[in-house]
Amino acid sequence: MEQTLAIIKPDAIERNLVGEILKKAEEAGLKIAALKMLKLSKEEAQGFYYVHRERPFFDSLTDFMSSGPIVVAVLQGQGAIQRWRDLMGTTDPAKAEEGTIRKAFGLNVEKNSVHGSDSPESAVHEIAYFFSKMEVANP
Ligand code: 3AN
Repeated sequence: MEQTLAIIKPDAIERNLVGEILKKAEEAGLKIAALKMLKLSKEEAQGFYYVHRERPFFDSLTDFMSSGPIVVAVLQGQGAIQRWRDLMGTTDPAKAEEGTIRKAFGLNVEKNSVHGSDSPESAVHEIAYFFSKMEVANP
């Protein structure tokens, strides 16, 4: 069964949207295989977004991602990576499709409420960034 890493970002935590976002994942048939809240340091956010280190928004993005608590989750199901990305919607909430999480809750291209792994390789890497093997169930 495929697994993906989901993050509920600080802008969504601040607006009490954790329950609503997890509900959308569960209603879409995805299983929660792991779940926790934590607060990243600037260095930990830079480590997570290392692939974006040359992008102009890297500093602002890692400031934002370390500005408050986040919820990290492993979502599991057939095709979980693509299904979670479809549910999130496109990066820019202004362009996101109707019915997506970013359309409903995203504020702008940075404060876009959620993250999801974009490939099987990044899912494995991102899950291991946040969770030990023991913390990930197989629901
Ligand atoms: P996605 O999260 O939709 O896969 P990526 O991987 O292109 O998008 O970008 C990673 C994160 O970087 C996004 N979730 C968003 O928060 C931030 N980001 C992307 N593009 C921009 C931008 N032009 N300005 C500010 N932040 C951005």
